[in-house]
Amino acid sequence: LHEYKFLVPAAGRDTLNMATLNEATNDFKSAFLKVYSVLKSELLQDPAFDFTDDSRQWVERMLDYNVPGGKLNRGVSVIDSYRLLKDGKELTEDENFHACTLGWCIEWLQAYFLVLDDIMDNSHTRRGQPCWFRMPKVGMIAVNDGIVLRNHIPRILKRHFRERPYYVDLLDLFNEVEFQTSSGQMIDLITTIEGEKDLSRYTLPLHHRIVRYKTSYYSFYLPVACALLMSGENLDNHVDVKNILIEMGTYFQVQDDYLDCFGDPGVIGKIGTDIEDFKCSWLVVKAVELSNEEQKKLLYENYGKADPVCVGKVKALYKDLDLQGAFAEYESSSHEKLLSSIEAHPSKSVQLVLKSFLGKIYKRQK
Ligand code: DMA
Ligand code: MG
Ligand code: MG
Ligand code: MG
Repeated sequence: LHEYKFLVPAAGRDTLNMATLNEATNDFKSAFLKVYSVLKSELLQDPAFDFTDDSRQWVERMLDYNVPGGKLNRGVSVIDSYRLLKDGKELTEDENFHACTLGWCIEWLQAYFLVLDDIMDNSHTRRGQPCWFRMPKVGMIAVNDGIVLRNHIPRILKRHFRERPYYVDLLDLFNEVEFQTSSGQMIDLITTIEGEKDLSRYTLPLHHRIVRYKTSYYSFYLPVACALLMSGENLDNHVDVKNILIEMGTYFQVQDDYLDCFGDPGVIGKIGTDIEDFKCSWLVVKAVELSNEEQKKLLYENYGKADPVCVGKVKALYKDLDLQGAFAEYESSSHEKLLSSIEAHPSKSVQLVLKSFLGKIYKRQK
């Protein structure tokens, strides 16, 4: 099981700077993918379920389709962060395997949320392929597949972390973050009921609240919290790190909202649906803020309609209002603010963890 030779990147073994870190990330990705195969085969032999060939094949296809195909930023960040917390010292094979395993648990969590999110958002594509529920013979079986993905996480954790002193904290962390994310998804969905009554109810504080819960905790806090637990830290002592990561997650989701309309679907791998879905997106909040009476009328009449003509009118308004410019401004001021809060942190290794994360998403196109 542990006989995998992990590629320990030559670059970044002792030196800690951003350039070697990025180089190291690529090497880690291939080592990281090997751990995926190990975890998958364990799940396909889980003695708690009496698999038939058909059910095993279904799960394998479902996993391969939904788990490993993303950017893997969240997962790889666990390993990066853990290494930085160890002052860049080389990880043992066991540490590497366990950090990768936690990284995959986050990727599993992400797959679970995305499979269900795409159904609820009525999306078409994800990671450059049709959403899982759109595949022939899948349909609403995808709902249960989401539940299966979610249930794989405690199976993995039990198998690999049961004997560790931080096992209970790890379970509690995953449970809490899942609760926060599903609550965020809930408010993302129920807020559209309010927006349909009156678009001016979409404000920045409301947007901030939705994205903090639906995105920040699982995408930004969770990878670093996993690395902190593995390092023997008590999470209660790292509230400052958590707050910076939540702000970073907010910035990330504003980018996601921006790319939903202005991104290249060929690059981001998904076709936007926020306008059709009446979402409380950063773009519509900004549009409401910047519109005159006439433009507001156009927005109210065309937002949230499936008709491509209406969607086109909303997009044209976004361009008239120069939301691209507003976003560029937000992006640089938010980046500056994040950098200065990171630099105010007393620990140099924590600073590097946070800067490495920020570097991965700054000005991202996908
Ligand atoms: C996604 O928000 C949040 C979760 C928890 C999956 P979203 O619907 O904007 O994401 P995407 O644009 O990837 O569908
Ligand atoms: Mg979505
Ligand atoms: Mg959504
Ligand atoms: Mg989105």
